[in-house]
Amino acid sequence: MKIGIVCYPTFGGSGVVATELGQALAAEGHEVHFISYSKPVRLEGEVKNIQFHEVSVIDYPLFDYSPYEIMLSSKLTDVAKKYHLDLLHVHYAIPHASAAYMAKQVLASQGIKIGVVTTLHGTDITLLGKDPAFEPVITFSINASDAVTTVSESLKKDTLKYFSVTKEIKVIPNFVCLEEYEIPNKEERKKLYAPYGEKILLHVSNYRKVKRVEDVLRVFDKVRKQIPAKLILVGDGPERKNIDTLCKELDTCGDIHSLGKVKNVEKIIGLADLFLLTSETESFGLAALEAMAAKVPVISTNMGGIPEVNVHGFSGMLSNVGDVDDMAKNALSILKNEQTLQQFRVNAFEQAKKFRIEKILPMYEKLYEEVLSKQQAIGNR
Ligand code: GMT
Repeated sequence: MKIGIVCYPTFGGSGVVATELGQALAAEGHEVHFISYSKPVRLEGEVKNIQFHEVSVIDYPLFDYSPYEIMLSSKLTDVAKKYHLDLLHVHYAIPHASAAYMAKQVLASQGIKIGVVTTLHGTDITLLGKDPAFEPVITFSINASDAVTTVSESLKKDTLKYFSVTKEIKVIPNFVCLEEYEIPNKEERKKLYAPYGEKILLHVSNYRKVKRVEDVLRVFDKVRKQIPAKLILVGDGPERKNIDTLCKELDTCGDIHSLGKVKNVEKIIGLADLFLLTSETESFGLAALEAMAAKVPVISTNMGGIPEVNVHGFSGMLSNVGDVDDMAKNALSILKNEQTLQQFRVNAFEQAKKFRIEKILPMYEKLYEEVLSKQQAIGNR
């Protein structure tokens, strides 16, 4: 198949999922075309069957706001025609789903058919999409897609709750490539962060309010008062200043390694003994899955799709949002006993196996085939 993938090229989970999916499809022999305003961060080197097409954003003095959606639609139309694409798979509804709809209409006016698959990722529904500023167009674009997927049952429920969706929604969970998370010389590398064998806690996010990174610091503070521990923070974003202030207030800065944005998180995440995910909500919590793939148990909240990924008492522990005492208690109950920690590590990896890419990729391929055969059936009428 010839597939156009549209995504945000940044460090967000939706861009990561789209990139990894495209790479896996290309490895299966499909021709994959990424279309975005810059090259996705995890798309590295020259890869067989993959091309990247940049949407060049034109600025003009009249525009207070550049109309990116139109430029994206034009690029989609252009790439679809030039490379005879069979379908467009757009990740994150805003503005990708409506841009794809527009491209589909432009192509149809020229007698060209193309299927559109929309994958909803979370904040495009739960935070932004339901805002009246977006809702009518998002509802329309979801219903106008040839197929719609969500990354968890929880996000499917939220989508049905907030939007008048008539289209069937399929749940296709996020995935990991387990082999990528093995770390050579792990014990040596751990010493860089924990020279005296301290336990390592780790958090990865885009530091938005929804992640509650301040809770990460509070949990860590409680843990390190009981056992020697270090915290690795990966990421950056709008909450950075508040985090810096809190680490001074708690006097924890000396035990925290802030690494900023890291391209290959899989090379770091496995250094941890525990992963912390304190979010107000997550449609899925890809970072938690990545941790489990690296044999790291997860201390998380119990919101949104997180319980579909992290199983309480097995791959980690779940608490109510903001209950930092409970999270710290749970963390200590795992970290204080080496045997318990080892068992949780084994379980976390077992849980991650349920989401291995080899299981999930065929679900997308099947969906693409269904979309294409429906298109053909309509064309033959
Ligand atoms: O977490 C973010 O803010 C980024 C956002 C994105 O669009 O990249 O993540 C969402 O999609 C990820 C991939 O499907 C999910 O793992 C995250 O749980 C989801 N974030 C939220 O729902 C807050």
